[in-house]
Amino acid sequence: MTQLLADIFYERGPIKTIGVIGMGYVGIPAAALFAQSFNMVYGFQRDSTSSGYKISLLNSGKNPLKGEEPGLDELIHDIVLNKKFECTSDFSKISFCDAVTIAIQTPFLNPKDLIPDFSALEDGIRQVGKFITRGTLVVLESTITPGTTVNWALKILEEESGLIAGKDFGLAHAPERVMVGKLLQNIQEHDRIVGGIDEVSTQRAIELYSPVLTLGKVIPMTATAAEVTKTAENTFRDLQIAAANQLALYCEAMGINFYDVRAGIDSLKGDGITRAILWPGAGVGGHCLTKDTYHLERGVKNADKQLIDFPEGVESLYVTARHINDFMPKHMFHLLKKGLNRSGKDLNGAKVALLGWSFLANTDDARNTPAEPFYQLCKDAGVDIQVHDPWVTEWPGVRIYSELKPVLANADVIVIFTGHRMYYELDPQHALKLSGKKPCVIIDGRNVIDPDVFIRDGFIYLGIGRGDKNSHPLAL
Ligand code: SAJ
Repeated sequence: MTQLLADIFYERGPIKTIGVIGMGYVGIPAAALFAQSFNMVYGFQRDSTSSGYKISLLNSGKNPLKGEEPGLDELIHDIVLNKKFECTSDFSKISFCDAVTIAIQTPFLNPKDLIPDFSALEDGIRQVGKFITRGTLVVLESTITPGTTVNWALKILEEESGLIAGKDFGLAHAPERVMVGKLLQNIQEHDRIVGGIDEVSTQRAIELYSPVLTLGKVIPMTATAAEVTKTAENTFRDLQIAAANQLALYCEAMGINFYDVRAGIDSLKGDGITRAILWPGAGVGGHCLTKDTYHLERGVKNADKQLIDFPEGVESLYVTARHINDFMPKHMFHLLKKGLNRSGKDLNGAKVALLGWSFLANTDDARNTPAEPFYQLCKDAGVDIQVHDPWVTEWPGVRIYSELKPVLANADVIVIFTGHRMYYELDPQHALKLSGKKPCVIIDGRNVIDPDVFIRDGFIYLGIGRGDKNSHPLAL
């Protein structure tokens, strides 16, 4: 009678040694927290030109991640000092591990076709498959298309190992939910979705993640449900933002102030009443919300077609939300044209100061920034556009200034794209002096400035959602 996986796990005993594949902003804090709770952790990192440097840095007790991550520097120092952690490019050490987690990103090959690049993840899974032994638990942490764990990763692991999933080794999906700046806190305090290909794998994965949770609880489910949970939680956020963006466009068309309406809607309180109305803006960037909807949609499409019962000829609500959010940089361009028109200037040759390149306020993260499509629209229209950002220092093909002065000099239009804290302090008189243009146009994509103050000082103001101000008379 073949031995059951549960018996194999039982014979192997409690998890003691863990492998984490991919020393990035997900793998490093995970490995550090595992090292606190288990006997030994190996951090596996390809010795590539772009990231091989992390191996020696980590083994010297140093944190290769940029930016502030409270507690992580000290934790890495301690686990190396206590010989609880080793970073290595020798993937054969996976054979020592009772559990292996894989956190390798799946970026778009080309943002135009919205197809994720699974090649790096596949390499990682193949390496794991080569060295796992009977009784190992494998967990995918990357955000993946629903169905990937049971229909794709499982097959690769079986192919490479010659073992059978659910019989010889356990397999689960436990999506990461970390945000830069709060990596350790998020892992410890967020609830952890844990989905096995079977109940035994789920239980083994609960044994792996429970010790690192402080406030967070484990939420068990199937592997595919875990994949849908992760992609859908970001799809729903994107949908909420799109709902705010669409309402802001309506308010502009109807000549009313979106923020009055938002405050009104938000005032509806009481048992069972929810109105999670978010904020409109110049667009949605980042590597989560811009792609997870398409992971979810692909997952449904990969499922048996006859199972999907949906109204004929109606586009997915979620994809429509993506189109609305991706329209916002174009709407900012339309506001730019309207503002130049009112100041009697053409697009061609106009000088535009673009304030904010990162996709998220007060960070240097510019992945899939909505500022880029706006920038391209301006360039294509012959606009002389200069970019300022206090956090982002470089971007391929775009010069980014860290000083406001050279960007505001002679500007016909100032466009606020990111809600960086310094832009809330923008002084209208100082900005007018630097631009030297009267009137100067200001377009607020993040509800950062007070329209009345800038209008009073001679600006032509346009703002997202500000239908009550976008056709204001010029100050005398
Ligand atoms: N945005 C709006 N209006 C809003 C909120 C955001 O236009 O009301 C824009 C932002 O300007 C940005 C984009 O959307 O361009 C994304 O912002 P985000 O706050 O969602 O930040 P992300 O993309 O880093 O999302 C991450 C996700 N976390 C993980 O995947 C682990 C997401 O699940 C979180 O909900 C989000 O952080 C969060 O709430 O901070």
